[in-house]
Amino acid sequence: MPADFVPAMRRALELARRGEGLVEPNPQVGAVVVDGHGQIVGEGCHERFGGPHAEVMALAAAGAAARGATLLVTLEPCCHHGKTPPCTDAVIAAGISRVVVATRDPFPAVNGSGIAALEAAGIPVETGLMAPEAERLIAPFRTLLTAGRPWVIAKWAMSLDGRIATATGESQWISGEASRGAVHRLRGRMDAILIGIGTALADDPLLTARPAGLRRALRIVVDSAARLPPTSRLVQTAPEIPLLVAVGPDAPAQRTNHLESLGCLVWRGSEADRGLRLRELLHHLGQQRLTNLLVEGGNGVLGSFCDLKFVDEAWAFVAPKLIGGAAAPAPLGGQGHPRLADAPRIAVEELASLDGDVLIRGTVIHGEGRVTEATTTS
Ligand code: AOF
Ligand code: ZN
Repeated sequence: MPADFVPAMRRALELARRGEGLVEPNPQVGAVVVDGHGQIVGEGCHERFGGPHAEVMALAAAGAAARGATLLVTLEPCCHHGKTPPCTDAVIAAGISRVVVATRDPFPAVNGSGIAALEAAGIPVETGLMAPEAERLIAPFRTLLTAGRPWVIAKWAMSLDGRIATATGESQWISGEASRGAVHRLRGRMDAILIGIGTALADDPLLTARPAGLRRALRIVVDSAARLPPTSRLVQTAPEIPLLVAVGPDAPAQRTNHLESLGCLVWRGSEADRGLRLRELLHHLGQQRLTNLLVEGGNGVLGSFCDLKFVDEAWAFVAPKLIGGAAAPAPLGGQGHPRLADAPRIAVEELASLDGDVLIRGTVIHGEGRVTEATTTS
């Protein structure tokens, strides 16, 4: 594959990211049309759920210049009638002479058939240019499709010595304002935000994005015995901002009924085991096609998610403070990994300096996996 297509594919990936928070549960997709001189003559992306696909936008921008040109697209063009007609038909009609695809669409109705349809029409297709980057871009989409659950982002703020609170339970605030601003921006593109009942009781949080973001997340409290107080800010705001209380099979009906009467959604898991119930909850969220779930703590819930290998991405805000104290909690409770060899690693994707705090963000690798290079910003 000619190496000179790399900048154009990088551009397509950059365009795709414009759809972040706007296209889910669809994948983020970008496309560019390149003429015989290597010039970009049209570009586009999937801008919003239900809207035109990236190829259609790029072809429209290129107009007549698309004839005989090369189309670069971060995801295999679709060949099915969804909310929009097949992109393969648009590519063929535009007279594109060659297609370069970064990665295949895992969606069962496409998954190789889009490439086959183009080839059947006599258009050569090359696949795999910048595939790791394109795969990373659609990782939440792939997780939802193949695992049937949302992509899980674990977030915590800790001191340099790894404490998320003091021994007496004080935690507001460990990280600075800039870090907290980054969390609000992250919240603003989530489909759901989850905490455990311990954190709900201790912090009385709202779990909203302030200022509001591109989407409004469903707020979820994992609360086996339905102990969430009706006077909590979460319950008080439930009529306006959806709140799901995820309870266990034995939660008293009197309490769940009361929560429902106050506007909460109650989901009653059938599994007695907490871990199995978390899995059940994740699949319930997957059935509603929620793509991104942010888990904000406390350490019991974060530890359980990690033990069950449900954490896909981690955002650790490290504040230059020393809290100390044997009783001061660490971010992850649960069972943990007794053997160091079994401990998942983080493929660090971002190291950012936020007014003195350090954000370490990356994807979680279970077993052997590829570790990408971090980008450093400040
Ligand atoms: C493409 N280009 O830009 C995107 C694709 O409901 P629809 O019609 O929007 O179709 C959604 C499906 O199409 C989605 O599940 C994925 O397989 C594919 N997305 N395909 O050719 C695009 N966004
Ligand atoms: Zn399409």
